[in-house]
Amino acid sequence: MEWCESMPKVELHAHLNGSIRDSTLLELARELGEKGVLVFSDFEHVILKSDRSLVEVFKLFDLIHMVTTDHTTITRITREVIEDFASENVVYLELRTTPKKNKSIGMTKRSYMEAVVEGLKSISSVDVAFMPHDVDARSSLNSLPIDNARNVTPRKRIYVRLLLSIDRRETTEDAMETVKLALELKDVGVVGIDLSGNPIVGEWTTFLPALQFAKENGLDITLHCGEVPNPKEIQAMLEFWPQRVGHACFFQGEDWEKLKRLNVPVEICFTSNIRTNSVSSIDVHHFADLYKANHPLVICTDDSGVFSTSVSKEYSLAASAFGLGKKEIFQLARDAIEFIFAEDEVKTILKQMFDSFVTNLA
Ligand code: 6MZ
Repeated sequence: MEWCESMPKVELHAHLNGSIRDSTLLELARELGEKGVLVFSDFEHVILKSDRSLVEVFKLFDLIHMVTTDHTTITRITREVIEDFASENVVYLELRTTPKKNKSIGMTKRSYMEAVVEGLKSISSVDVAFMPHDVDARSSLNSLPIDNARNVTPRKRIYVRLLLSIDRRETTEDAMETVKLALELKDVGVVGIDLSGNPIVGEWTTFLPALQFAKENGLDITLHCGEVPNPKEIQAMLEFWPQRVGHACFFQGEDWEKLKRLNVPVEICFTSNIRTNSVSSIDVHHFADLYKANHPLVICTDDSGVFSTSVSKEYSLAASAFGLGKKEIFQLARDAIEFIFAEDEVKTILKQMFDSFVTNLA
């Protein structure tokens, strides 16, 4: 575990509202409890429960959104989530979130995203680079010494890019609004679109026009795919040929075949899949087959807050469940650089960061 923590890592599947610290969630709920908006003891009970079905997880998200969805809180949780990933040596994070509207507090999808960007800008405890054209930030981050030397605690450095999520409850128009917003926010580090939300809700054809538009306009796409058994949707999603898919728990023979033929990288979320009973135990996780087949994979957390995990814990799980040594784990982490949505220049810098880690160990 210690080794997994010390190693640089890339996190490509993390939902903002699923990655909140328990302490922050409870603090926010306590405040709303005092105002009489919710019953704190009910909330506390649900937050601290550790095993949840997929259906219960989505009920929990509705509860989380009740306490988080105002601009100040969105800014705060964005800052904290990035600080937490940076503290475990995640050096590149693609953070995804669903832009939300809330008329009663004057929130639009755009103002929600501005609050997220405010959070990114407000971080001072670690060095954050998130704007693709911010050459200063990029070069100053890159020129900082990679210093694992004894007695020196180097400042943590992290590259962040944003993915805007379309929630499966949304209409085609809502989804299109999110894609257009993503295109407008490219300059502040938005690189792609995610389709997520309760997998038993909504139809693929509802989101397809917006996803197609996103693709045509140069945004990269990742889809939650095969979280529940839905063979038709899995095939249609693969037909669309996204840049990455998340989960892939309920794939069948022809789905695996197509996935491998198209070489679509899979975002693997062990703890999430097990906690939601999408996979019965880690030793039967599809990671094993894909890893053996040399299929592109990236290990991720999904919702580090909701599932009480971290990227380091997920790598550590992979190491113990599949007998992988330090060398294999490091290679797995480094290979993930190829599947990021940021520009090639960032890939080059990340590779240097990983390689300096090894050099410093020697
Ligand atoms: C599908 C998930 C998810 O967007 O409000 N989300 N969607 N499967 C999962 N696996 C368990 N985990 C999280 O973050 C929370 C939202 O992300 C999606 C859900 O739509 C959830 O409401 P944001 O920041």
